Amino acid sequence: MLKFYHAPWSRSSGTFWLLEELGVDYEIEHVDIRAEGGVPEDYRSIQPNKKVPAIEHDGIVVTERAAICTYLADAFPQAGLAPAIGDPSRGPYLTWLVYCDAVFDPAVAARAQGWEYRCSAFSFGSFEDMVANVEKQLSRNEYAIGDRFTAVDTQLASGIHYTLDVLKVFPDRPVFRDYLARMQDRPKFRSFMEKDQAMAMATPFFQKQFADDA
Ligand SMILES: N[C@@H](CCC(=O)N[C@@H](CS)C(=O)NCC(=O)O)C(=O)O
Repeated sequence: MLKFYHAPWSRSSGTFWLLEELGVDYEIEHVDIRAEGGVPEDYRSIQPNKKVPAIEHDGIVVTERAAICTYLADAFPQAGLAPAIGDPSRGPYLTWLVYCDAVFDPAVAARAQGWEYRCSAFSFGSFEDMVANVEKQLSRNEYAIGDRFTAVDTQLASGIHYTLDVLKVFPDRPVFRDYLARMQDRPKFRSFMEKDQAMAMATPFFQKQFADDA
């Protein structure tokens, strides 16, 4: 049994897309991170910081997006989304999987918050170095780590999509647009987006927000 703890339009959306790409059976438990009063305290027994995503697979709980992504892609090798141990692309695969959470996410968040900081004081370094690294990588590869889609793309592309189109912090450059277009062309990307949107629309927070905007 595979249970996915998720909140729509959040950092768990990349995991949602990955689950769709894997083509496995799973059930979704909606953790309403925007609920008045916050996430129920008992969710801490699954995710100690009460954040999404988390998964529970045959009684094993896994938290943290990079760990979940690694775990799922390895647990369902038939989908072919993870280079096997021993494959030379396993190194870049793990590097970029962790980079998405350890460098990309905090560097973008710091920029979105307008933080001024000494780059050597934080493990994620400067926003400019991060953008240059992602740009270099995507300029020479169709996908995050080469010429084929892997689980990393679900994490990198969802991060770029959110921070470019929604947060409007990531720079709008052709190389990023072209990469997103390739990802958004994928049937599983489109089906996951539709399901995520339907979940968002059933959430009191977004119902109120869209009613107020109307
Ligand atoms: N380090 C966690 C972070 C996940 C995270 O930041 N999740 C956000 C979703 S946008 C969350 O659950 N926020 C709810 C809250 O902080 O109350 C991971 O990578 O899995």
